[in-house]
Amino acid sequence: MTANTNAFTRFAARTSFIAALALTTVAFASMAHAECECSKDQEAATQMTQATPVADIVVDGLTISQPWSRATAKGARVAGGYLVLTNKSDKDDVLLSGSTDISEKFEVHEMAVTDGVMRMRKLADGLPIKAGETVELKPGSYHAMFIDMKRPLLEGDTFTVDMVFKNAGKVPVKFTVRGIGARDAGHAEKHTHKNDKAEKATHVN
Ligand SMILES: [Cu+2]
Repeated sequence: MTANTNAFTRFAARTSFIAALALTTVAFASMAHAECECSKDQEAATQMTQATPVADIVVDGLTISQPWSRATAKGARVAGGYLVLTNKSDKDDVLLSGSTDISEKFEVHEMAVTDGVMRMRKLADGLPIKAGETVELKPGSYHAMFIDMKRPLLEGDTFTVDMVFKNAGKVPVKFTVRGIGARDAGHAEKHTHKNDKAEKATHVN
């Protein structure tokens, strides 16, 4: 979509760009939330700040593509992170952990059926990406979980996550925030964290 040269220019200017965008969206978030809680206003206004897709990141044969997240409702405690990991190296890798300034905690989750109910579960040992394989983190499947959000995510916003891999090491990954109804896999996941009343009320199946 975006020309490579464009991507490189953006990459070089990334720090100041993110800082400026963050300031803009945070300022706007306070305004919009102070006036009303309807998401239409938020959607219309944030379309102006839509970010362009980010180029793939390649580290030690591990390719990180299409990192995205979804706009959150006011007061949401959690958000999901999605991306595609392709391991073209000859060594198995593992997504172990991560950290970001949008949330207190970062976890890697899977969806699994327990007692007939689909629930999310933390992968305590991380998410394996075996040599030669592609693992997709997407709604309804494996995903990154941002827990105890420090601020809402607005469509068009971007944020950086330092993702930690067993072989590839620590890799800064820029996520783009898509609309609140975005669902790449055709369905949104339902969050069932115990302390997450806001998410329960706003998420669709
Ligand atoms: Cu989760």
